[in-house]
Amino acid sequence: ASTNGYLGVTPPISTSESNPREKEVTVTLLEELRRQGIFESEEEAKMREIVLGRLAALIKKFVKRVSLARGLSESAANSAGGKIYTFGSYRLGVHGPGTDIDTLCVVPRHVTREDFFNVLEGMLREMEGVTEVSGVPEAFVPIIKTEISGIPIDLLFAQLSLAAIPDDLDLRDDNLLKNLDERCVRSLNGSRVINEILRLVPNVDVFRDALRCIKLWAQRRAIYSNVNGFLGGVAWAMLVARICQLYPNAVAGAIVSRFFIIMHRWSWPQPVLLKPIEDGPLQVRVWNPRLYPQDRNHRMPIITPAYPSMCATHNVMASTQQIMTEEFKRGSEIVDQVISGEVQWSALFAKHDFFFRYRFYLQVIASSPDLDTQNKWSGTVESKIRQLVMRLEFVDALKLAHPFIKGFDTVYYCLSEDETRAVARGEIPEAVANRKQEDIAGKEGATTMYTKSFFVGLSIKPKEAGATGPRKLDISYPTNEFIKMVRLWEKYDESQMNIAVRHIKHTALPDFVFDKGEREAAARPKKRSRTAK
Ligand code: 3AT
Ligand code: MN
Ligand code: MN
Repeated sequence: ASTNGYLGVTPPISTSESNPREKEVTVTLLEELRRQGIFESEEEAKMREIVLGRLAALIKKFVKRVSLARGLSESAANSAGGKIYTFGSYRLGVHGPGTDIDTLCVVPRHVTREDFFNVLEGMLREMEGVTEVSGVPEAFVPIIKTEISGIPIDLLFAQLSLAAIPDDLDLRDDNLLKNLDERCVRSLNGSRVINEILRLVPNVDVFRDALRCIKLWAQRRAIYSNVNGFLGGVAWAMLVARICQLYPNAVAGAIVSRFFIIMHRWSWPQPVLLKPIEDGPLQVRVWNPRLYPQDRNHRMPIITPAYPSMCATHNVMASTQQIMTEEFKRGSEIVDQVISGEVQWSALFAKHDFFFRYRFYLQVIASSPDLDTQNKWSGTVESKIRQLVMRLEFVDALKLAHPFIKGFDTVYYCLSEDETRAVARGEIPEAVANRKQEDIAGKEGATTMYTKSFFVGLSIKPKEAGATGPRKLDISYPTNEFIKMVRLWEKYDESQMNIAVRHIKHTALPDFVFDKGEREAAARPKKRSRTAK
């Protein structure tokens, strides 16, 4: 605990224990979470530990190998150490089955990032049970993605200015960041933030259960995504942590209930902080809206607790803020009803109705005939969807532009350039829609087209009273500007990368956005009671 006897930037709202009803609904909440299948099996949990143990040993071996190659003595090479730290959902203890383990590999100063990609990557490839290794050294945060015994691992790298990495090294000391490469500071950040969050919550078990609930809710309601202007895993964790600080003795069900009430009424842009923002030894910016105009633009600032503190939610826009606010309201109403016994927890986790909610949608289609190209291209397009939404926010006739949180991959098999071009435009010819891979095998002019579609729901303002004729919605300007901007990407290749934006009615939404039977069920007229004759 802190010196004033509480955790956080203000005293708690209440330190009392939860009432019996709140304890009851906590039991049913955990039952519901289990039913929803968000916990991994015991075998998987054991496998994760085995994999982490093997990875830790591999890192030590890697450090030793490089140390010897640099001319260190056998004993110096042995004591050079090397350590892994986990972060992300696994470290928080809120991961689901099949999710990755985010891992940071910390090495002494004589081991370089080049060694990480040249030596360790090779060692991983030779390791038993490794089915996938792909390094992305040029990324903003350089990373090796791998899979060991079926467990996906994201491996980051940090080289410290220490001669050796002892087994008990704590990453909390800000001075460790001095004289480090920026990429190492960024890589260390994820782990340091998670450690602080866990240190700043009064009861970690309560925090975990409540966060599991909020994560599942946010995923089901399609508001879990940092890239698209909603909140990502770290931001949701910080919000729940703040509520835990305000009610240090409450059970998880009570935390969830307070979460919705408080977040629904929060006076943004007042920031959510887990502790006072601190200064530190680096020449880097720490979040400060008084000093930096950009920081004043953050609509729902949620600030990371480890130095250098940053805003985890700088992507939030007017539209996504509005959508999240409505969801907070919905959540608070449902939780009230759960506590009063009118509804079950499952109501909170009901699937979003994004594809039933609007009359018009924009479909943004990124496509390429080459799979590798498509993976990079569609990722780039996805990261720019926010730019489209922000441009749409300026369109007078639009009440709301609502980006969906994930894209849909589809593969089409084409036999002519006309077909390829039609697919790139999102106008799928009947023949192409029904064609399978084997139908184009060995055929001349055959092309496989990889496409990914992103959707933005459009809510149009009602016609003003007295206005004549249909309301005009001209979105060609923002969409054309968006297309131009996406094509300015430095790796853009006109011959390999296509982008198209379609303005469609809800009836023209492709089937692939719906679950099986979902569309039909919604189209069926509501059953009327037959008993009243
Ligand atoms: P999952 O349970 O894995 O879905 P998570 O919270 O662990 O949820 P991620 O594995 O995507 O989420 O991310 C964990 C942390 O890794 C969050 C952030 O600090 C860092 N991170 C995520 N994506 C990137 C990225 N593209 N580049 C750099 N760091 C990233
Ligand atoms: Mn993860
Ligand atoms: Mn990850």
